[in-house]
Amino acid sequence: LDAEQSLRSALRHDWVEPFLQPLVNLQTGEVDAFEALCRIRHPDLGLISPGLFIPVAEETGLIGALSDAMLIKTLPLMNDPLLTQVYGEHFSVSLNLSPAQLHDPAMADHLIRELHRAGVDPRRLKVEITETAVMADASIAMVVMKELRRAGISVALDDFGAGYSSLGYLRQLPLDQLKIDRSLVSGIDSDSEKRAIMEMILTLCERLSLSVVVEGIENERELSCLVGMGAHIGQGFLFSRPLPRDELVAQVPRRG
Ligand code: G
Ligand code: G
Ligand code: MN
Ligand code: NA
Repeated sequence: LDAEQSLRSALRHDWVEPFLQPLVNLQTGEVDAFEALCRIRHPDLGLISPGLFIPVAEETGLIGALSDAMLIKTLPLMNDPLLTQVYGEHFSVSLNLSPAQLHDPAMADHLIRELHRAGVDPRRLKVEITETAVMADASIAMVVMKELRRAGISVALDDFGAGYSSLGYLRQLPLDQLKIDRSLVSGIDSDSEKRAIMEMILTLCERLSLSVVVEGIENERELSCLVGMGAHIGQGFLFSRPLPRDELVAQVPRRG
């Protein structure tokens, strides 16, 4: 099957579906946030993962249409009667911004307009960006990030600890949150070097008033190690995989 044609027909037929992965407050055990992750629900092929089609979307210029489909389908979930009944009316959702979106000077206005149209408070939306995407043109990215934050939308730096993870950027970028990459989390309970790096990042974020999400928590040993280090927010398969809306209202994920 031709990947580009499949993606085009998925967009045309409205097969794009946001799955939501809970973020767990490790102190209270509450789920008060989710990350929206893109899936294609193909009638013949079943669920297709973004690892297969996001690179195609970026190469072919279809990423704009795909991102819009994600936005348009995610915002109504934030006022979904059953989701708000189970998780409260204030939960926030983060969307992954593609590099092209981060460098689009009209992006902030676009998001604000769609939030307004959907009747969602901008303070409930977060965007996740990567350092690599910022580096493509830091000056434009900074302007977009500042506009987003001025509108009340939060900005999270994703995959921290996986790439360059420049401390200079951490100081200069207008950020609300840091998401620590799962490569630093996997097996942290039996790796003193990972623990040292994690402790440094947690301390630094506290001093910089950045909230921290620890990603990719897969087992109890990693969780208790991270709780012992004072981590506040966790995400990972131990709590829940990314799930469709219907499954999130049917069964509440395990708590911290
Ligand atoms: O959900 P999963 O772990 O399979 O996602 C794989 C990758 O695809 C992750 O790096 C994630 O950031 C990316 N991704 C998932 N959904 C979106 C999306 O809506 N937009 C963009 N730009 N990337 C996404
Ligand atoms: O790059 P980003 O952080 O946006 O990627 C999110 C991806 O990480 C999603 O595709 C999601 O399915 C995946 N993910 C979330 N939790 C875990 C986990 O505990 N283990 C693994 N291996 N992947 C995870
Ligand atoms: Mn992400
Ligand atoms: Na990540």
